[in-house]
Amino acid sequence: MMVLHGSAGSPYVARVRMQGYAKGLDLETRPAAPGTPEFLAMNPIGRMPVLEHDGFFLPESLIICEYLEDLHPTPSLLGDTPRERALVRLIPRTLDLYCGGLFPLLRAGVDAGFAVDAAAERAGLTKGLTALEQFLRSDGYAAREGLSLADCVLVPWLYYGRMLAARGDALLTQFPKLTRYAEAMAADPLARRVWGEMDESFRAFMTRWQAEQEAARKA
Ligand SMILES: N[C@@H](CCC(=O)N[C@@H](CS)C(=O)NCC(=O)O)C(=O)O
Repeated sequence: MMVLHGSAGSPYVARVRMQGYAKGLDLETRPAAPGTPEFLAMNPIGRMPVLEHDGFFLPESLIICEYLEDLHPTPSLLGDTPRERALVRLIPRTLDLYCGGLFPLLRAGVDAGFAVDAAAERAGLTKGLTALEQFLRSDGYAAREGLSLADCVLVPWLYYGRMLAARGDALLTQFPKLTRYAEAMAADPLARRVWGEMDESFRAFMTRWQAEQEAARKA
């Protein structure tokens, strides 16, 4: 049995779910509370997702994705040649290492108590997106002709990227290949499914968070 501990709204959880759908895996997602002793016993870093597979607990989304590829090599979401596989891995790594500034920028828009150096985050994100733009394909999927792990990572990231755009921020429109890709994915059934699930989970999270903020203000 395979269980993915985490929330569907997390882009790190959503990438594994998207991979699971693409490969037809039997993967149950179970809501998790990262700060609890039970969760920390699975992952001392306290971040979701954690994959549970027959008593084996594995954290870190990209390691989970690679593990699932090793367990279920077909259909391959990594590609056939060394170059293809390198490019497929390069896009997730670029997003995780250099495009994380998206999240503090979004949070700053809704959380007045959140201190962030917005200019520095924006500069870092712009640099990361400039690299991503160079690595992205000009047509079809992100890194190869067919769907790959690069799409499973980029699509959930774009759920939040599109949120930034919806708030009137034009940053992403400076990148034509990324813009083209986002438009193409908006018509892709798998991407739409993942975005729909993320949306439901994110809205529920925001409702809870706003209620907690309100309660804290009244206390
Ligand atoms: N490098 C980790 C990052 C995971 C991560 O940052 N997860 C966030 C959710 S989006 C988390 O668990 N944060 C702690 C929390 O929600 O309490 C991975 O790829 O799995």
